Amino acid sequence: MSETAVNDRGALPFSIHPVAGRIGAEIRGIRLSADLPAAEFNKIREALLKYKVLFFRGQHHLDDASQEAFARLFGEPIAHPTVPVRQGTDYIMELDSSHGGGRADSWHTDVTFIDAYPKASILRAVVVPEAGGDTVWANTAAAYEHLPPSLRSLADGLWALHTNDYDYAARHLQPSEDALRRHKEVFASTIYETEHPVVRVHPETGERTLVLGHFVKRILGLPQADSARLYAILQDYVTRLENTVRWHWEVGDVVIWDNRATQHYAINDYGNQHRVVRRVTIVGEVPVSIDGKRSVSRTPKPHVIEEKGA
Ligand SMILES: O=C(O)CCC(=O)C(=O)O
Ligand SMILES: [Fe+2]
Repeated sequence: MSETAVNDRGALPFSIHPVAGRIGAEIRGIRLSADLPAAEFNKIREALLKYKVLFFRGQHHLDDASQEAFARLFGEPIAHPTVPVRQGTDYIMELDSSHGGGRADSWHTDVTFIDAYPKASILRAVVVPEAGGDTVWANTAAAYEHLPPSLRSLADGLWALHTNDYDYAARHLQPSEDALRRHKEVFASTIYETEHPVVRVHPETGERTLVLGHFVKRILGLPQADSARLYAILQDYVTRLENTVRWHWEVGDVVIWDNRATQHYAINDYGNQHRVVRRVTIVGEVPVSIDGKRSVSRTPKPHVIEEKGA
């Protein structure tokens, strides 16, 4: 079933085409730009809250500057805390498969090592392999909703520590030397740590979502081994295939996700083929737990290294 309406300019009809059962919709009949009429943009915002990830084909007219300008409709863009922006842009983070760190082949929500992590990410495909290089998103609200009730009440009271200084090698398949070095020297050049509730109330939909993914260092209040087992149990519910949608990229595609209600994974199955995507993220709200407590940032704390040596 799809929802169809004629857009303001009377051109192609704006239409929404759900892709998977619980997450993801392709939007047709729209040319993304900073000049979108408010009514058109509101349809996108509403669809994003409902479907969590939106796919737009054929946005070949966009370049870095117009991608950034369009992204601003969603709120204030923020640059990545540690990875330098792409030269000549204000906010864009580029993922290039030929560089270390250019393959996000591990389940995560973007930038959860800070408190007000991004509410949305807008990703544009610049170079894509002929086959492979798809991305998968998972719906963390559906994951919570489908937890067995006993696990749901357990999760309701949990908090987890997130950091960018996580064990990169343990979370990626055969990371290259370059990727390991870049993780340490660039990605984790300043260490951030934040405590988030494992269950957050979505500030716009009121849905409860699971806040997990590869930046989780441990679940608080548990020995490391128990934390790891409990993390795996909950995370497996997030990534159950029923909660996911997979997108096969074409050059010119733009994908927007609600980063408060999803995780994603860039499939690393294309060998040495070239793949380049560019991302703008939008500043989010500090998460709030179901009992009204806000996430707490503990960082940056660069003095820790000195203390250890003393
Ligand atoms: O390469 C991709 O498809 C996704 C990369 C990623 O994790 C991101 O842009 O946040
Ligand atoms: Fe990501």
